[in-house]
Amino acid sequence: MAAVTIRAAQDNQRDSAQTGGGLAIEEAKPKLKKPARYQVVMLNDDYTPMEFVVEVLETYFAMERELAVRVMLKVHTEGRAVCGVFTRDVAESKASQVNRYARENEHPLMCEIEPADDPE
Ligand code: TYC
Repeated sequence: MAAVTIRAAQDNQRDSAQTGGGLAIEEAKPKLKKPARYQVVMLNDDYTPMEFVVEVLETYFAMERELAVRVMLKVHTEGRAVCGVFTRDVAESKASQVNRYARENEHPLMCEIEPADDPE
């Protein structure tokens, strides 16, 4: 939401909306912007065991088993699914942790991040 500032017109000779000795009204920039949001997207592959993917979703995205199974099956059937939406730092960190954990266990499972759609 844009704020409105009112100040003496003499303060700003460039402002064409002013009238001599009157007040000028202009929009002020909002001081605080909502942080940009990024979604962590999990990608399908042909080799990672389903149980391993479910464990990852429980561990790194705090999903209950039922939801983790549903998200895993969505990735399996549709190729990708969003695991969560976070600030950029958190999204990067979660994707890196998952990718490292998968590599350590010799599975090709991968997450990537992308800007999330603006909330309505
Ligand atoms: N497609 C894998 C299989 O058939 C399972 C899987 C699901 C792999 C989700 C990755 O992100 C993934 N074993």
